[in-house]
Amino acid sequence: ENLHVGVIGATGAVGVELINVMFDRNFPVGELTLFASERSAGKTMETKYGTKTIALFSVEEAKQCDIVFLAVSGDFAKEFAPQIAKGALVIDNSSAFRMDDDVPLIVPEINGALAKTAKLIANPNCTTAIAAVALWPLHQAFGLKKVIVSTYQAASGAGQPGMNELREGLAAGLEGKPVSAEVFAHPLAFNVIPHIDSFQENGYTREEMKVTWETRKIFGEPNLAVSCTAVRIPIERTHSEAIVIETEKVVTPAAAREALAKAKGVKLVDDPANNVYPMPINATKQYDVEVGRIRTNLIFGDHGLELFVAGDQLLKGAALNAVQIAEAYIAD
Ligand code: 2RA
Repeated sequence: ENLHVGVIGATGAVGVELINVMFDRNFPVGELTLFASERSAGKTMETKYGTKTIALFSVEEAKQCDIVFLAVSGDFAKEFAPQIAKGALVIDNSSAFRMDDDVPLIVPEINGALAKTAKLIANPNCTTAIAAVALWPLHQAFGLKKVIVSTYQAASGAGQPGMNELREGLAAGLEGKPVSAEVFAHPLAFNVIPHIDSFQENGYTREEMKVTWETRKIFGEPNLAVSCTAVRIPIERTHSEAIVIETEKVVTPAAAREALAKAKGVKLVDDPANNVYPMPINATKQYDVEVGRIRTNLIFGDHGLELFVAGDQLLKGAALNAVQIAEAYIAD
């Protein structure tokens, strides 16, 4: 099967990785069309599929594709995704449709079968997808009752401009110059910022609420108790998360390790005696989400665990998950 694949937002951080991941996983791309707005149309881009000239986006052209990946803003997706989906399968990386009842929200390790049920599919928020891969095997084995997440999120969550601002800020700071902030609410270099996306009436940010809303939808557990504190830290592209769970059944760290060791998408990295645990420096550019620091939680005792996860925000948090959705869609 040789598919005509379109990527809208190909020059962005997620778009670039989408193309890399398709190539690396031998996704059956027959023809690849990269779309952008007037600003980038006509420019060329080096890709693993050769030098590509970026086409001016139009619904009519995009509809001709078999599969279209959207790695652009929610506003763009809101306007155009349903129209493109009249012709092509659309996998949208924005938050525009994630909570719509008739749009599947997919992490293929969990609910990949839904990829065959719709022409418009939502890719989850990066923080949610990374946590979900680690939590799902524990949910299946022990039943999750409560989930409390604290995140350590990389600059890449704000795209290439976010990564650029971090690098420029680090360089400026090292030279003793002032560090400016445009992408982030405050300078990120030499700082941590407990603020990602907009504040909601309940005091949580939208990023934090996405973890609650999206985890419930992906797990098919509308009442699961999930809360999150989302924090931006000055690293480039891998999100880490400290997670506390309370479980329905008795759980031990050994039993949790056993469940995680055989789970898809997870790499168990848990040997603290030898200083081995998940870290962004190792999880970056890896497909699997690292999980470790697994221990009995002091508050929930034998019905609770603490763990630490690290997953590449641009891969499992975005491009890899999107390509895996496409793989599930074309699977026999
Ligand atoms: C972030 N979750 O890390 C966002 C990106 N999708 O900013």
